Amino acid sequence: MVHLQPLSADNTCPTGNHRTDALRDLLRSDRLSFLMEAHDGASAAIAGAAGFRGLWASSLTMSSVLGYRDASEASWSSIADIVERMADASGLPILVDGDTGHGNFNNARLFARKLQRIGAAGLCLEDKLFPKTNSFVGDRHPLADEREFCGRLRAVKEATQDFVLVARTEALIAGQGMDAALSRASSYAEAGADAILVHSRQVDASEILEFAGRWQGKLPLVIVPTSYYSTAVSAYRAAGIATVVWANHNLRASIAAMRQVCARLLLDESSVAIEPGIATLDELFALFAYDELSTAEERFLPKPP
Ligand code: SPV
Ligand code: MG
Repeated sequence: MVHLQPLSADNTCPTGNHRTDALRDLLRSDRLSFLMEAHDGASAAIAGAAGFRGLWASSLTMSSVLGYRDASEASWSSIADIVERMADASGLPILVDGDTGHGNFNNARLFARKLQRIGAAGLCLEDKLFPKTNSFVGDRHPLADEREFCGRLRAVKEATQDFVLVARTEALIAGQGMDAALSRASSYAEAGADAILVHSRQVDASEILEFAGRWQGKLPLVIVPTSYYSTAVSAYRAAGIATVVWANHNLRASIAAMRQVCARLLLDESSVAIEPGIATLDELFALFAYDELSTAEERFLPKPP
């Protein structure tokens, strides 16, 4: 059962800076931290109520809920609108998966400024070309020129103040090998990144653990164990990895649940069988603190004569 308190005791939103500090702390902490995927206000609120302390605004899942493919089909402004709803509904620090930055250095810095204004805590940029392809789709993953991507990072750094910038290398996804991944990550660190996300689509974590061993903690490392999910997180703790991103699990869970409910309603022409397994309306009202609205109505609406 989900219970969500109003955003804060005085029903105000935590400030952008406060959230940036919180994300920075998660990345820099000696303890392994976790970012939970969210793709709208409701999934963000659910993740917060469950106890997650930070969110990953996934390009895959935000595109999906808009009905687009994760191939730069969704505009940067529609992504920003979703992030704003997530920030308002959860009050949590959000690391936004910004793909390529939606273009060159100029698009990236425009997007970053917008995200900062609407309450995101940080932006993750990947060293791919616009339009991008999801890392699990096909084998064509051309990488950006390293110097051009460093320019994108520097532009975002200069355009924002007190905003977390994570540089993501897709060198392993693109089959460029470990040396290229490490060398790119070093260049991105020099360009001003606050952390490095290294992505892999192997079914075990061997290349991620090799990367972590050779990286030697130069900057915090962020990983996305979507395909190598069977590795125990103790391996990441031992390797000194900073943050694990559960990148798409809320959406995948809701797709499975919605499919089941649709099929059953179609078949049974009754909701009797599914009622025990779905959230009650009271749970939904609790998630968005409807009780706070009733209290506010008492205080602010004129009493009937
Ligand atoms: C996302 O969640 O959109 C990511 C991770 O970028 S992945 O889908 O694995 O590329
Ligand atoms: Mg993505």
